Amino acid sequence: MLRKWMGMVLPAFLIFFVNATAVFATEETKRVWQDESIYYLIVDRFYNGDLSNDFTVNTKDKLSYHGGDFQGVRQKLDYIQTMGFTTIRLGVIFDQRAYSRSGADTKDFYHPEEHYGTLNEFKQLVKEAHKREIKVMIDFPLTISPKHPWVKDPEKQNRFIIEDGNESNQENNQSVTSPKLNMNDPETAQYVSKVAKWWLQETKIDGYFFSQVDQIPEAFWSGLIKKIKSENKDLYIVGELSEKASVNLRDYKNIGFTSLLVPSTTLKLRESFKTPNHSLTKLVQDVGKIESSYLIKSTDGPSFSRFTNDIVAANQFPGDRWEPSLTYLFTTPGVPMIDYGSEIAITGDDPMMDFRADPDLIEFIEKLGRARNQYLSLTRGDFTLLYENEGMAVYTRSYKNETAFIALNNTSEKQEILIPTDKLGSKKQLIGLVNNDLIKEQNGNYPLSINGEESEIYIVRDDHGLNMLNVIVIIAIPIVFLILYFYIWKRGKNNG
Ligand SMILES: [Ca+2]
Ligand SMILES: [Ca+2]
Repeated sequence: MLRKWMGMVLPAFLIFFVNATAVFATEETKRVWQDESIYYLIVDRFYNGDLSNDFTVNTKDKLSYHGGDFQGVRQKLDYIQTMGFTTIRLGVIFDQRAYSRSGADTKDFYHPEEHYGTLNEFKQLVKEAHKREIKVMIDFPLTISPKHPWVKDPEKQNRFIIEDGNESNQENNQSVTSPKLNMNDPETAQYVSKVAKWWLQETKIDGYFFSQVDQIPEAFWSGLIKKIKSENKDLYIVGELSEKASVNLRDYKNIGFTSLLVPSTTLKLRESFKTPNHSLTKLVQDVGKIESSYLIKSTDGPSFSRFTNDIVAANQFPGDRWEPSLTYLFTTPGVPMIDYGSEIAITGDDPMMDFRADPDLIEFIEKLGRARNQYLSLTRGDFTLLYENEGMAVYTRSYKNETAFIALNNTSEKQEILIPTDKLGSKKQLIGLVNNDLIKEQNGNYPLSINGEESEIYIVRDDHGLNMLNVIVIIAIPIVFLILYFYIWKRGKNNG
């Protein structure tokens, strides 16, 4: 009797465990660049975790240090991880003479800024991030402080170039110009390579972010990247283009760049999402190209004011505008990068992060982050636009046997749309990941209904009626308990 029962229950359990192992194996698949989602923060403006390094702090002056540090970031790693971000990009951490977001006042390339903490504290931060499988990428400035020792050293005059109107000096509101490193000079190029290699060896960071890469000779980049990739072949090297640069990702990939951030794309994103009812057709025109899946997408950048500021200036409610923007960033090809504080729709210029703000948008990002980390179709999948009308867009991402179906309503009105079965195949069900919506085929269509400025991500599954695996598991568990109970009862009876 018992053997007969086991004969029925065991296969059911085997199916269950084989399935569970399959899920586990997919999770173990090595993360690639396209799977990343980046949280960009400025250490000084994030979280003050150590008051002992608040040497000259003035939170009322936006050009002064605000007190944030490595220990603060470390204490908030869980917060970043809960939102699903896989990589943290840190604004310049090299020692500055005075506060500078871009590194325009770099004093010493071999020391972390003393307001942020010690090298050991930075190493601790990287280690703790790695424990959570979060990668750490740092900004590498190619400018020096106007008071850097090289500037007055007659032997070092070929190491830098002083140009009028460097963008960096506007930020500090100073009349001085930050010298740019002269990358045509072999000694300077070698110096930068050495610094970059040193930080990799010492701290085990996972990537570098460079600005205005199109302004620097290709020969420098190929030399540098070759040297630092010999240290870590999986190193992420991301370049931000200057505003007017033309994009040719293939060239940059050939040099060794992992990805690019293109300000003209950022501008398009801002224009499409700042207010509702803009057609998304132009925005998604290039998104289907293979190159797009390598690019970073962001609504923010050094040449722009915070996107939330723009939303407010356009008399829109930030939460409403961020939802469709974030859905777009997290579900179209390319790697999303979010500026710290966007999750609470913070305004101003590099304000201090507020951890007590309304969590509505944070919870929304958590859902997007979970979806992105769970379904490779959302990060690696092919993109197909199924429908677009003045801001209401429907598209799919397909990877291997998995299809994600995204309905993004960037209009102010509720949208009811019928997606014919020939676009998706018949007998499917669409399982919503954001609002737990469920859609089934009705008279040859999949009927969608999405409120204004809302969106839903669906996973497309075959509609078998009942899910057999669930049925088996639900039946099997009580049976196993019954058998165990019976067995123990029998043994007790025999022994007694
Ligand atoms: Ca501090
Ligand atoms: Ca300093």
